[in-house]
Amino acid sequence: ARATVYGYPRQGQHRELKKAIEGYWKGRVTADALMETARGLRRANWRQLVDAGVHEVPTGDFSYYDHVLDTSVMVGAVPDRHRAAVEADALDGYFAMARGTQDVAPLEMTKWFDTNYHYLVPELGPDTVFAADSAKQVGELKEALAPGHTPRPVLVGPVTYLLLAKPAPGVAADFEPLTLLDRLLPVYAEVLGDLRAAGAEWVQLDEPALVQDRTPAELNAAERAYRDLGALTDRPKLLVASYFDQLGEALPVLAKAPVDGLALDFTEAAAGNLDALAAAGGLPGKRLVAGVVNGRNIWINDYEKSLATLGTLLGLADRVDVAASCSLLHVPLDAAVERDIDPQILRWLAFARQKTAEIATLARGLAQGTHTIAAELAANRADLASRAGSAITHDPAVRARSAAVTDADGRRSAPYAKRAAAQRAHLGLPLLPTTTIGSFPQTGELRAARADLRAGRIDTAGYEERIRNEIREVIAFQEKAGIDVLVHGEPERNDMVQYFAEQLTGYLATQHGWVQSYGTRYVRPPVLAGDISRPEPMTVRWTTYAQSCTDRPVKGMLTGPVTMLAWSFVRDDQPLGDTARQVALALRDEVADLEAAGTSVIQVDEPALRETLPLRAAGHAAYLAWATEAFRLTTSGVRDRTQIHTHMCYAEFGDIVQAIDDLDADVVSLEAARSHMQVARELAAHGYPREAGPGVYDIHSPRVPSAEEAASLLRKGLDAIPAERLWVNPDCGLKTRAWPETRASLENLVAAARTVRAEIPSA
Ligand code: THG
Ligand code: ZN
Repeated sequence: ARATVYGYPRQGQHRELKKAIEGYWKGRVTADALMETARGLRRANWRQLVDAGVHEVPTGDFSYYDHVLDTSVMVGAVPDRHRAAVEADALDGYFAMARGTQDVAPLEMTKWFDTNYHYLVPELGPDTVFAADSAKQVGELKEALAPGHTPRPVLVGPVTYLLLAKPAPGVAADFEPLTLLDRLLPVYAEVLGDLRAAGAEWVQLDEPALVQDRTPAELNAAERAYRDLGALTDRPKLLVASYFDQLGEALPVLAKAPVDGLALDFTEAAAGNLDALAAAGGLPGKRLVAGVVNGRNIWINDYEKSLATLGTLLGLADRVDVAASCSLLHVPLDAAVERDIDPQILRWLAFARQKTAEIATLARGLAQGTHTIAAELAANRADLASRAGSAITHDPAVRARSAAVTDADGRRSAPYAKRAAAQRAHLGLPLLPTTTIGSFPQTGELRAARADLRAGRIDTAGYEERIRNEIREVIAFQEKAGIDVLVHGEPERNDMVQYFAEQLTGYLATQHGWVQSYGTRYVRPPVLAGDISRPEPMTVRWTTYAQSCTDRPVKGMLTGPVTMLAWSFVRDDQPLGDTARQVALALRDEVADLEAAGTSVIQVDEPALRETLPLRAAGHAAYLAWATEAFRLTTSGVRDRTQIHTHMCYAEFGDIVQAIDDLDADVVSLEAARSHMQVARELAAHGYPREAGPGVYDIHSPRVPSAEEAASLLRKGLDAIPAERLWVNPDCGLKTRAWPETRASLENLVAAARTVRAEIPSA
């Protein structure tokens, strides 16, 4: 058995790649210097992998921005509007597709399956002409061959590539990119031929789209694709990889295909693969790469369990190799550099570097017998026991409280109609009330204040004084602009999830645990490591300070339990719903404290509710049940007159409208400006019974919407939602915007609300 991985974090220990690319965009780094940085990072990654005992290293997984965009370049699927830029300069054209330019819009970005990574969506149409460009793949292969490594180029497979694509602008919305398969396969054949000629023995084709629910036509396309590619005469050996879930109906299809190996996920999330593989008769004559080390969480592996799985698999294939379940792109690089994590807890954590060592150890145990890894096995057993028996993972008070939760705890004491009347009387808001989503521009001064605090140039008192000044100004602006429900602007928060994680017991923040979110943007997901409790209020003093500056209502702002889980690494030793409930109870206390301090409006954001929906429909109901329960548990302890808001972004709400309804929030604000109020129509079609604020100001661009434009969106909103239940707000928070456009846009938004109010007969 040999050890391998499908991909490795690209950024470097100090995010050198981010700095080089952003420097290139600003004209401070030359193209040559950027490429040299990239080569150095690839070289260092391969060295690290090989030194850790990995036999076969991935190539082509590196990217300046995104590997799906790289695939579009590889197959020549460059949209017409980017063609001139690509022809003028390949690198600048590539970044134009990723980020757009003054003149042309970028490709759309969306989430890579159920991870927090975002890819650029290929735009295809009936007129798309593919053409092979294997330069990047061949170049990286040669780079890895030169120092004597055994590289395995990794490509997004043709079926997944087409299934991730969407109709190009101007192409009929019902165009199915999969109909282009016959045109695409010859291009893949050419790339495979080039890689073979350059010295690749194996090539990996990633087909994670086949772990989702697939129609017979789609399965048939997969069968055809691998029959054709397998039938090529001059080709490398083909390894078809799947991950993030079990293959299901696609497993027998791929098992029978004339390819040379399959890579399957054997973690908990894909437990069905083991039985399905046996039922399909195994993979006689083929190579099986077993993803037994979880590639998307940060917990150490359970060696005994993995060895048992591997032992079973030995009987089912010609050859069994060991890998992570998916690319290690989704975990941070190295746990060993963390200084602020308790050394005992650090032993429970494995980032990419540690996972690589685990894979190598398992491969050695499998190949040479477990006696050769006796010391590692003993240490692994001790670390697992320390985690299982720790007071951190088992806080009796948290467990007792969680066990005592009743259905009534997750229900408001009165139905919406009664609450709405109490809220109307208490808040005295006009029709079409105006508000914002929570954050205001994070200015250079605020970032400087945080840097000054970290560097010791100012003390906590000095820092908090600057935060209070900012809050005062944000409140004054909103009063002057005529907004009805104010926010404090969140100047004290860095990342919304990290901010709460830092204050909750059982939740760990990392110092260097960066994971790519998209392009050059990274997040540091905190770790839900133990039982969660809240030692003291987290937001109350900022909200009450803001309230002391104004007579208008100030909204309290919290991040909801589902989003906290979605944007963190979750514990794997209990069901997600149990962890969500613990987080919800901690947040419920914060809600109670805000209310007791006089806050009448409290918003609990759940932007990630839609994105964590399981990949297969069979998992949806159970997920939505615990997710909505956790939200209601957070928000249901308040009096009738306290108004609960929630906020969601990232379109495609259509398939979770029922879940949005089940949250029982009094008001929901949603992203809608770019979709021209489609969301309002979806809510209306569902019969959504409570208040809603479909966004009328697209905050993703610096463009200032005119008052007339916002008013016309509002009128569209009124076609779907009655005036008594319609709110006026932007699409999302304003932290990425600058002050000038924020000021102008919000003034126009208030003007639009006033205009449309005057058009309502009863008003
Ligand atoms: N927080 C967390 N996860 C998220 C989002 C978030 N996942 C989905 C979505 N929002 C991702 N969007 C972004 C947007 C901007 C940045 C990262 C993810 C970003 N990051 C800074 C960078 O890379 O320079 C670093 C931020 C920091 O210092 O923490 O700009 O909002 N958890
Ligand atoms: Zn948002």
